[in-house]
Amino acid sequence: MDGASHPSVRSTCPYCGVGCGVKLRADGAGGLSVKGDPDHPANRGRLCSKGHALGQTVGLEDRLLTPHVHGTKASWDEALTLVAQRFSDTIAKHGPDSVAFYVSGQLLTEDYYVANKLMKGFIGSANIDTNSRLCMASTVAGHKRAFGTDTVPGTYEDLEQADLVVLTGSNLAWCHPVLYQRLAAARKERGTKIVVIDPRRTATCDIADLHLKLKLGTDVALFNGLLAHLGKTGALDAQFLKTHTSGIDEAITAASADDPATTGLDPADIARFYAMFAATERTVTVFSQGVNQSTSGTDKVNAILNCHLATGRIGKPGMGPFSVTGQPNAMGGRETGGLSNMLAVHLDLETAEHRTAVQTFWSAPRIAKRPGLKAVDMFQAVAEGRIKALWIACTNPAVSMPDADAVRAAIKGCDFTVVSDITGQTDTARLAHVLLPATGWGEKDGTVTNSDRTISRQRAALPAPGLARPDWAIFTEVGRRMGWQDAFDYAAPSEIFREHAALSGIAARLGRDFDISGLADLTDADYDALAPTRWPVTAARAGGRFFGDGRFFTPDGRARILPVRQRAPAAKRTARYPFRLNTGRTRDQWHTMTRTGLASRLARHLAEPFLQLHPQDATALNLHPADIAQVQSPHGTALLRVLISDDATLGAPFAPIHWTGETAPAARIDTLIAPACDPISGQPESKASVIAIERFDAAWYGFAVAANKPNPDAAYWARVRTDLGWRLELAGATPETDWPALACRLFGLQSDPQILTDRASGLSRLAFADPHGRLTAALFVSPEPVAVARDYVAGLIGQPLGSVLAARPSGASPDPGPTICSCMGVGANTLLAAASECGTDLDRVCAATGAGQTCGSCRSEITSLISRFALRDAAE
Ligand SMILES: Nc1nc2c(c(=O)[nH]1)N[C@H]1C(S)=C(S)[C@@H](COP(=O)(O)OP(=O)(O)OC[C@H]3O[C@@H](n4cnc5c(=O)[nH]c(N)nc54)[C@H](O)[C@@H]3O)O[C@H]1N2
Ligand SMILES: Nc1nc2c(c(=O)[nH]1)N[C@H]1C(S)=C(S)[C@@H](COP(=O)(O)OP(=O)(O)OC[C@H]3O[C@@H](n4cnc5c(=O)[nH]c(N)nc54)[C@H](O)[C@@H]3O)O[C@H]1N2
Ligand code: SF4
Ligand SMILES: [Mo]
Repeated sequence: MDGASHPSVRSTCPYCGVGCGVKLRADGAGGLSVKGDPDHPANRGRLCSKGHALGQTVGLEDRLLTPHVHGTKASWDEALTLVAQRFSDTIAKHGPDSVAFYVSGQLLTEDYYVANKLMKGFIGSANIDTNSRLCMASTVAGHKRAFGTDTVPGTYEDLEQADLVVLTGSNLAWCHPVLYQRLAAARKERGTKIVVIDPRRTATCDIADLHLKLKLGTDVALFNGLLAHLGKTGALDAQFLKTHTSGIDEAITAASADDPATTGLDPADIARFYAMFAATERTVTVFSQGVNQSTSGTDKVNAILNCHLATGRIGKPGMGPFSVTGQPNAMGGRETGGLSNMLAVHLDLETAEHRTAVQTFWSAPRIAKRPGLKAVDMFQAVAEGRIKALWIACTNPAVSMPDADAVRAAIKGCDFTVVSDITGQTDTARLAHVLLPATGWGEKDGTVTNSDRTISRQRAALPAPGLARPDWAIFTEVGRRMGWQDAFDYAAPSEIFREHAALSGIAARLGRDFDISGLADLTDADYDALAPTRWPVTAARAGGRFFGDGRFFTPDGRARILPVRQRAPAAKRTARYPFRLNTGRTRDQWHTMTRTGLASRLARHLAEPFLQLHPQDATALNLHPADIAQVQSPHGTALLRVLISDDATLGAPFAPIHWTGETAPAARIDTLIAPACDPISGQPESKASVIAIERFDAAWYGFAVAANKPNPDAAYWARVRTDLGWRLELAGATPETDWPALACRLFGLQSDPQILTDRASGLSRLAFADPHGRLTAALFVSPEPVAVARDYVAGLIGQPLGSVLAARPSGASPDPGPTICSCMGVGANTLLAAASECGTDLDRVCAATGAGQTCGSCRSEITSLISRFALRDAAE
């Protein structure tokens, strides 16, 4: 088919909460080209490395294409009837609170709306919670305490109009790359001052005027110190405080009782930050998981909101607190009431008037009267057999929940588990009794809301593969089969959206912020054509900011400034567990890698799980680069590659969250995390568990490449895709004598490999060839960490066997080194070579190599690479 029969479709990137617009064009053979949408207000055509690689993730190789019941293919009718029956029977026998849904901020608003309606209005329990509990719950609770509603006051433009942007607990450069680029561009133009507050040095620090490397978990002390400072120096907005807020005196008294020295920061740096904040009217404070994921997450949020409310810096151009959301529809989930302590459309479960309004609107037989179980408690209830039927949709809790081994065991032991996913190959899906194939991004239609309240359409550009169905349709079918035909009689997402929009009008009349009643009468054609729209959308109002007028959604209309106090993380360091484990994201992977893991170019950035350790910690532990560390917590164990860096925090190493039973089973990071939660938000403390670290005494180390997926059996392994197949890191706990046998098992091959052993280093190379003498698989093993040029070797699949046995780059094709620019596949060595030829100017190096010009996510890494090169050069 030609391009003309596949018109460009406007949609939204399915990853982070920036919510970039994309233009998609199907090639008619299952492929998809993806470009940034120049007309989308979030990104104006830009995309980051993950957005750029979307086209590489739509293949059907790992897709779940049919329903499965007890591991066997089944028809939809069979699967849905069973789900409806088991849920109905369980409810009849044990009551509505014996069942639960665990859903996701990656569902579309329409999916979310029907799941929530089914549970809260028809089943009559509030046992629906979402992975947003692990993500945004503390912000939701903090917003509600201060504003009366869960309202994000500002817009992305505020970051561009500010004179000071404070980023706390946010690695914006890697996690919200396009917003970071907008900020970096604004800084270039207007000289925005930037302060980063993070216990480790991140890529975001590249544009920081000040990096406050505070002790993990001490944000409240820092912001309380700021509030006290603002009070002492007369920087408060007395008029705003008097007319629009309450609680300032109590808050300042509490704040003054905390000591900013708790942060461990240099007092001069603290003073500089406080002076900058006090002096700058146009200040935005961006916060994310370093704030939310804490047992004092809600207090951290309010400590930040306090400083903005006390200075009246909220809801006006270039100022305000700004929670950047993680998932593409974290906001939509909050709007539809996907959390177990919310109703729908920002109405409160605890308020009888709100419950009645929703029940009446839905014509629901019942309505949940009290909050349901929050994620951690929900899986605890599953473990204890109190939840007997569980439906997990669009999330992978066996990996991402704290105490992940216990969660995995709980799911496994549940009487009846349903999983809806796009793939059956996840740690969670493998435990399901019923597996339901969902349509994925690129195939589904609906809406998402990004961090700045902009509602965008996701539109299908590809047909649904196999028997896959949209999530809203699956929930709807089960609702009907449970006996509620009329309430779940939707034929299209537009019908659900209109209902949601109409309900929001009722919420607005009850004094809530979320109001999109202006969209309640969209025709199907209007819905199809809906351009990105920031809420609220009413007859009277469209978009804009909240709270600039000083009117809040509390009963007295005043914002609450709250007294909060610094508290240490829940787990205490002991002689047995002397370190804290910080966790988070890397630039090119998304969560449990079910989609980004399909794009070989994204695997080049950081192809292995790692423990980023401070050099002093490494020395004390006698750990060297590329060693493997054995990490233990009171909850579990993990093996991680040692990466030594000054960027790390002394005493608090960092590890990525992305690795799973499918990709690196010894490195599932949440097995280490304590299930300790914030008492108000119920959000787990995912970044501050205590751990012990020691050297893993590997008997051998290995590296492998293969055309076909290898199946390792070793104490440690990590497997990613390459352009030509797969690559694998390995380490064994026990000595191995028969390498050819191990290699044959690993690759599923019967033939004899060619072997070359270097007696001096002990490195053995085992290479397998096809009948034409071309390389199909190779294994390198050594008593020491294997030193070969990884990307180079991965590129030898299909080449004559001799090249791999030599395993060093020939003159004709120099080893490009580890990939820095994933969009263009430019390696560190190529960049260094360019720097030596054309100097260390970033733009020149980028121009010479093609790096850093597509999405720009790697520009900070190129800068630090070439600056290190310049230093080395100067020293020589
Ligand atoms: N590449 C990529 N981007 C993503 C995602 C992804 O998986 N990959 N996921 C998306 C999602 S769902 C989310 S929620 C966001 C998360 O976006 P971020 O919150 O920016 O990402 P994290 O890496 O989890 O954590 C941010 C930083 O918090 C710091 N931190 C840890 N403890 C503390 C502390 O006590 N105080 C302070 N001030 N900082 C601390 C960490 O060192 C880390 O650098 O990213 C979104 N974007
Ligand atoms: N230690 C630690 N743990 C953390 C965090 C941390 O910083 N540290 N961060 C937490 C945060 S903020 C988050 S958001 C979570 C994320 O954790 P998860 O939500 O568990 O991670 P994902 O890999 O995004 O899971 C999404 C699942 O949905 C599937 N999927 C994709 N599209 C669709 C679809 O359209 N329909 C359906 N039905 N399924 C689909 C994917 O294949 C995948 O299995 O992790 C949390 N866990
Ligand atoms: S910044 Fe990147 S991951 Fe986030 S929405 Fe935009 S393209 Fe997608
Ligand atoms: Mo998240």
